Amino acid sequence: MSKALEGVRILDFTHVQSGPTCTQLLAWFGADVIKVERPGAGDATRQQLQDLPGVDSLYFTMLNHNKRSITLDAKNPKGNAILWRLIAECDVLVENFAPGALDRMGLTWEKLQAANPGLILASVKGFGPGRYQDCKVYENVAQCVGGAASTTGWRDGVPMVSGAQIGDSGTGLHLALGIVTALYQRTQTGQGQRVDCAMQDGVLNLCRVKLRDQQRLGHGPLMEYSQYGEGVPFGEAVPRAGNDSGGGQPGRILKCKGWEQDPNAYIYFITQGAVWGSICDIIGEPGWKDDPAYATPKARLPHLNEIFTRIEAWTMKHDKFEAMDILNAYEIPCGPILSMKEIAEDPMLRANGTVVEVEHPTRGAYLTVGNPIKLSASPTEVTRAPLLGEHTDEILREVLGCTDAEIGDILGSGAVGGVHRIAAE
Ligand code: CAO
Repeated sequence: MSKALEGVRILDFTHVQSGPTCTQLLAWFGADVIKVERPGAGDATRQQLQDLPGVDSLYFTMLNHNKRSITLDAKNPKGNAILWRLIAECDVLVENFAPGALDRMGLTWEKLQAANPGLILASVKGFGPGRYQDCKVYENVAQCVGGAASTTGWRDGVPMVSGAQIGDSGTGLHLALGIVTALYQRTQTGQGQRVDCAMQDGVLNLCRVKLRDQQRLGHGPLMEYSQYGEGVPFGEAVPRAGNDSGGGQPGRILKCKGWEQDPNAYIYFITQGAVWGSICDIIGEPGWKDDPAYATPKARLPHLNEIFTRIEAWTMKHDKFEAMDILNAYEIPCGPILSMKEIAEDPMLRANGTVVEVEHPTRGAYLTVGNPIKLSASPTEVTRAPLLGEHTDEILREVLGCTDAEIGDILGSGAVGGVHRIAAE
């Protein structure tokens, strides 16, 4: 079966997480993704958080599936010349270097456009234009400046970052959408363009509901926040809301049977208005269905602590999966708090291709997260991440048409470090 992005060639000049997330998605959709890495070292994540000595880390392998790797020193004259030849052959150049680094390699937008007018240049930076535009940024910084940290955690605790990589992987997702959109526009115009995603903007986009609440705050208290029912006054900015639901249907994380030993024996429970009657019956409070203090969503808002304490008395009698089964039969929206161990072992996620086992020549088998976007006419087959420079020789020959003599010349110049091939395959 053909792939959605077959025929699209990406020059992947990305590293760490944000950029690689983006190009991995494009590779899963069928693009030929050529990852350019510094000879000898490669993407810094190859060596970061290594669990096995001398083996590419899971940090790297889980972000770089389905790509080819070429080593190239962009600051070596021959290496730089090869880079330009590759640029001429590619549809998209994706990068997430620190601000200014691409220009320092001589790859300015003007020169890129002149060399390949159809080229799309896609970049991730920490901030958009303005006073922070030159700053380097990592995940948690983005979460802090994008409004996530100030609105996450407990009201009386410090700001908190999330385990979800909304700054890195979130911005990579935004960038991927920008790239395919620019590719689509190019089918009409024939012209490339720049696609810029700032991590601050990406995080803020995902925190949209909190900017909503900031404006609502100007017109009165946020009644769905627990602190309203507790009589705690609101300040000038959106407070941290613990595990309160961000929508109009109040929700909380509640203890389930075994919570004393198991840190994940909890369930998220949403008191959706439509199923309030069923909730009352299940928890043994049928009188709340008609009691004016509990009968309507608005009437319930000042009593949320009392209501959730009562619901928790019920959830604590059941384990989280049992509670999920009982509640789902009544269409009550809820979800068990799943540990990463439970997710890794979940047969349904394996069957769906969401958790995938991949073979790697030096690591052996490992688990990864597959493509979360399922296209019916472009199914994803997850293949392992490349070894450093594994495809240098192949790319020089196949993409640039280099001869044996030329390759010998390139190898002698230090432009690619050395040609790496794996013996195992
Ligand atoms: N050949 C030659 N030089 C290369 C090269 C290659 N193949 N690949 C990288 N380099 C050079 C760059 O040119 C740069 O050199 P100069 O700064 O001297 O011009 C140098 O390597 C380092 O690049 P960098 O500044 O991007 O890397 P860093 O480790 O210092 O910073 C990061 C990392 C992520 C903070 C920075 O890249 C950044 O802010 N990126 C944008 C935001 C982003 O994507 N952050 C998310 C990262 S994931 O948490």
